[in-house]
Parts: sequence; C-alpha cells; structure tokens
Amino acid sequence: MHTLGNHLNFEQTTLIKTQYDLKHAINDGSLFLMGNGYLGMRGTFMEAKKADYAGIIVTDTWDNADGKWEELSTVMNGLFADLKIDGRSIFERPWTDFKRTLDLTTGITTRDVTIQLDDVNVNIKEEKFASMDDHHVIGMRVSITADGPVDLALIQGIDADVWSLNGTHLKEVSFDSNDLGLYSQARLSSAQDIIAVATQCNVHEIGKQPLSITSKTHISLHPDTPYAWEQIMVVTSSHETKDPTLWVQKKLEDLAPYDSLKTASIKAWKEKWVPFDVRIKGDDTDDFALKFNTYHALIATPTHKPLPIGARGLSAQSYQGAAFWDQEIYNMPMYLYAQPDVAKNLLLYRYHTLDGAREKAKKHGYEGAFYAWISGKTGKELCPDFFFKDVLSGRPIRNHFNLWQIHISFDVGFAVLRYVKQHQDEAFMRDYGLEMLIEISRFLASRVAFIPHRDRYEIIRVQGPDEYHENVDNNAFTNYQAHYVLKETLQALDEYTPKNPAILPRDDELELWQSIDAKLYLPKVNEAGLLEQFDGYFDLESIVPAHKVTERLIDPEEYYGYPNGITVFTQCLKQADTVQLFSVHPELFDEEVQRTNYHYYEPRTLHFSSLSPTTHALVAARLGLVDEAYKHMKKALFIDLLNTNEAVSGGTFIGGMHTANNGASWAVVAEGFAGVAYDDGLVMNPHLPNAWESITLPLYINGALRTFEITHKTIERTDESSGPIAIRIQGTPHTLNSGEKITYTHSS
Ligand code: IFM
Repeated sequence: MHTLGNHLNFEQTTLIKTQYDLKHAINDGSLFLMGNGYLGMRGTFMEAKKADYAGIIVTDTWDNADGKWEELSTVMNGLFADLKIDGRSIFERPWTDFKRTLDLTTGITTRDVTIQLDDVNVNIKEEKFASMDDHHVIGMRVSITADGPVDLALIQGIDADVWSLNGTHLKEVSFDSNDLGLYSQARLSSAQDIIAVATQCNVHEIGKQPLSITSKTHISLHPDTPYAWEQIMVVTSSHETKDPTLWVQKKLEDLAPYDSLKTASIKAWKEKWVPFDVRIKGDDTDDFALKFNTYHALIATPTHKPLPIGARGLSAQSYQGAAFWDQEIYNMPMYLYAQPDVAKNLLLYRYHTLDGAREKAKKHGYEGAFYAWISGKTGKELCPDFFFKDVLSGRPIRNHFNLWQIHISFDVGFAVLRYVKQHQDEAFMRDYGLEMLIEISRFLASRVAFIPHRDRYEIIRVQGPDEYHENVDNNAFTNYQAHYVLKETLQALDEYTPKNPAILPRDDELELWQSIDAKLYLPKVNEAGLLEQFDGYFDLESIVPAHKVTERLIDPEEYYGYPNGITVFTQCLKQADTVQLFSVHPELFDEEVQRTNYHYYEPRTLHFSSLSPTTHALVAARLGLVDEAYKHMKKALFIDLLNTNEAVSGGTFIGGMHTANNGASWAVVAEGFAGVAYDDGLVMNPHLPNAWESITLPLYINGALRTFEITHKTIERTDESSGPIAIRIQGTPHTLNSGEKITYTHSS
C-alpha cells in the first residue's frame, strides 16, 4: 500500500482510506464519488443523510429553489439503509477496523467496518456502483456478520432528506410501494420537472415517514447466519420521459439481478478506459494520481446527450453544475485526442445553447452570440450579479464575471476550430460550426470599439481569466483569442458552404469583419521581451513573490479582487493571462519570448485558481522547463486528493471535485510532457520529468486508436493496428508503423 497523505492510500488502481471523520465528509464524498456522466452519487455510506452530505446529483435537473442560484438538483436517495441496534443507528456506535475503497477501473466503492457493541461485534461490508452500462442505475450490496447473537432492525428505503446547497428542490414528494419495490416522485421547486426514483429491496413491512419511505426487517444475527441484501435504485426525470414514475416502475419490472448489473457496468468501465488509459512508469504515485483525475473527469462528462460539464462535475452543486470556459479549454483537449465523439457532443451542447447566447448579446446591446459565463441547459446566463461580499462592510460586491469575461465566446469558437481542424469533420463545420463562428464574430464586431486617433479597434472594459483585475482594456489573452477566431472564421467562410445559407454574414458585415481582422489591436512584446497582460498592467505595483500581498489582508475572508481588494492595484494575479495565452496559442510567440514572460509572470501569480497549475505545467513543459513544469503538475495532481484549495470563497461554497483540473491533468501529460500537438498532422516534442521513465499514451489518430511509448530518448508505436502514422518529432517528419521506434534528441 502506498501513502498519499490526508489518511489516503492506494494500492494499484484503488484509493483507500482507513480513517473516518465526519469533518472530512464533504471532501470524502467527492473523492469517493461514483458516477457515469448522467448522475453522481456522493461517496457517502448507506446510512448517510443531509448532515453527512449525502446527495445524488442528476444532470439536466436545473432548478432555482432560493430565487438566486439555479443549480442541478440532488434527488431522492433510493439506496438509504440503516441498521439499528436497540433503536440506535450504527452511525452512533463506535467504529473499528474502518476501510473504504474506490476502484478507479470499475467505479466500485466499498466500506468495511466493525460496529462495537457491548459484547458483540457486527461487521458490515458495503459495496456500491453507479452503472456505466445503464446510466439510470445505482446498485448496492451489503453483507453483515457478527461474532455473537444480536437483534438488528434493518431499515431500507428512499430518503428525500438529502444535502442540497441552495434550498430544497424537491417539492410535493410522494411515496408508494408495490411487490416490486418502493417509489418516490417529486416536483422541482421552480421548474415543473418531475423526478422519479424507484428502489428494489427486501420489503417486509412498510412504514411511511414524512421524508422517506422505508421497509423494516428484523434480523436475528448469529455467527453462523450471515445476512446480506441488495438494493438497486433507478432514477429518471421528465426531461427524458413523459411519465417518469411509470418509467421507473417499468424499469424495476425488467431489472436484471445485482450481479448481472455489476458485471455489465465493469465491462462498460473496461471499454471506457481504453482510450484514456495513460500509464506513467517510474513514479507509481503520479501514475495513480493521474488515473484518479482522469476517472473524475470521465464521470463528470455527460455523453448520453449534449449537456455541459459542470465546473465541479456531478460531485456537488457548487458552480451550479454548469459549464464555464473550463469545458472548452481544460476538459476538451483530452477528448480531442482520445475520444473525439465526446468533444463533438460538448460542442453540440454549445450549438444548442446558441439561442441563449444570442439573447444574452441582445440584452446587453450586442449582436451575435455572447455565451453565458455560467451555462446550464439553455445557455441563458446563470451567473448572478452579486455573489461575493465585502466582509469588512458586509455589503455585496458587484462582480462582472457575467458581463466582462467575454473571452468565453472566443473560447467556444476556438474549440470549434480545434475540433474541425484536428478531425477534419467538415460536416460538423457545415451543419453547426460555421453558424457558431459567424455568431461569435458578429458578437465581436459589435463589442469592439474603433479608436479613431489610434486608427485601430480595441476591446475595452473586460476581465481576462485573471479574475482579480476587472474592468481592464485590451487584455492580451482576450484580444489574441478573439482575433484568432475572427481570422479563422473569415477563412472558413471561403472554404465551407453552410447547410443553411441564411446564416451567412451580409456583405457590409463581412467588410467590417475584414477591417477588424486587419486593425484589431494585438499587444506587442516590448523591448524587455514582455507582453503586457492588459493596458497599464506594468504601471501597477510589482510585488514579488506575489504571496507577500496577503500580508495586507485586514480580514482573512476578504475578497482579493475588484473593486478594491488587495491585488487590484498590484501586479499580483490569480492566474497569469499571458501564460494562458501561450497555452492555447504557442504558435504566436517564439520560445524565448514565452520563457521570458513565463519567468516574469509566474512569481507574480498567486495560483489561487485551480485552473492555474495545469496551465503553468503545460506551458513550462513545452518550453523545456521540466522541473518547473513538474512542480506545477504535482500541485495539479493533488488538488483534490490533498484538498489543497479553499471550499469557500467570499462566503460562497465552491467545494467539490475540480473537474477542469481533473481533465487538464491528462492534457499536461499528453500536450506538455509528451509534447503532443496537432499542426496539420501529429507532432511530438517530449520533455519527460526526471522522475518518470516513460509515458504510455493512447491517441485517436486518423480514425483509430494508436498507442505510443515515450521515454526520455525514444518514441515507439506499440499498438497493433496496421498502417503508418505520420509524425513530426522535434521538427523532423517521420512515419511510424506498429512496433517501430524512433530516437530523438531534445530541442531545448
Ligand atoms: O472558470 C473558472 C474561473 O476561471 C475561475 N473561477 C472558477 C471558475 C470555474 O472553475
């Protein structure tokens, strides 16, 4: 067994914890999450309730219960079970020999615990999984044994007393039962949507409670009569079927036995892992931590329908279960290289939310598509105007994330272009992509300002990814990203004919776009080789290292950013926008410029965004700054495992899995250390950390999955598929057939 820290260990592909403390329940519930992109069942135990942060979060259930936060709902828990001894829950008794596990390859979690009674010990073994084969199903098997006689009351049922972050979503909860199982239906509080849950378990006696339906079984446990039960829950909503209750009833009728469901899920997981199964040789901990992050990225990603990846996936309702730019910039690369169908599905989600983006643009006086900063099902803006508080005055702060982080639209356009170029999906471009690009360019054209005395277009009053500096002009990341999308859109208009010609820009629009393409201000590198993050950034107070700025806090809970937080009039950054720019557009600046800027901005960066470590690791690795890259990669790999980031910011709960970081960890290995890129063909410029011997990397290329074994000196193709692969290594073109190996030398 290997130690990770925080009482966490691992053995091969299994995460293990041998200590239980309610204080860690929020975090543990996320770490041991089970899921399948449709639902996430928090890693809590059978007897857990609201106070233990029990929750099953189902995608496509957005609802606003408190009038402020529209978020995904937690649904009724059909896997509730408790064992009472003399009327007291096992939760209230001393536990010994506690061990919980999560097998990343099968998604199965277990708990093994002994409950100490006066003269008897009762051992409980609990096993659970969210089916990867049938997304509506979660199964649990529990077995109990005792070393002496004891009478137990087993209570099983559907519990609506679940954790919900911002208000109670489940209204008009009703319960029912028949010979097959227990049923519950609820209406979401603001939406008219219906949630239905059914549970199959051993029903002996039915007793109703206001918030749950339970069945009670008396068990006389003896050392030679172990007892076990299986409980299987199914769930759906009115987004999927007209009559959810009927649907779950039917589902119970046809339900396969527990073992068959489990076998099918294990098989589906095995297939799921094939394209994502990156191996790191040389450091077992890094290898495990990468797998852990990939597991969480996978279970956060809906694949059954075009729906968004939430910033905390399906691990908690924080960040509203909604998509940010994280989806296109941090989660997308893994899918672009390993399973492009999933990347396409995510882009289709953005296509289906075009109307929401159009509405947002119109509302604020612009044209085209201004994508929501926080985007749920329809793409309407979910980001409230007020969410941080000035802790010194108690007054709310108006942050402008929803209005000024306009880079979101260009990030979506950038992802469309990446996908189409890398996978030559012309049909996608004709049917969907072009329309998105046109609407994004329209938005840009209505958002830029022409400054006559400088004879150029500028993008003023924005907020870059570095959220501590709001209301800035000509943010380098935003301007370059906008320009790239516009330039490529103009080119795409020459190359592709859209399915629907009515979407094409008018001639006067085209003329304006060409003028913006020619005259959009793109900040240039100064004499010192530096690119200014935004106009006037270099005039701000320089504090190095950035952490020194925290000495100025009056209250530890103070918000650091706009309008007058401690970083605002300084060069201290939440994350560095120029480094961010290099991460998506390495082709725009030579390596020396990137290195100079990296060394300037990194010491000024607080890395208080969970997105920051992977961005820095990726850029540093590409630049051959291997130790620096590895330092940031280590941080990224352990953000969740070691619970390093704050769960509350400015009074708002932001805990749960850091899904962008989970997905981007894969990207750092592939695009950073293995140096993979797509530039009219596959490119590889590896820079492996000293601690690693090799990376085994499956990549989806030319319509099939190929595998590469990359060491400090060689790249070998290890898959058995036929046909050569063209690959540029350190600038030299090669072709690699299965079993062939190339020796390379470092360019830097
Ligand atoms: O999208 C990010 C943002 O850049 C920083 N705050 C958290 C968001 C969700 O991860």
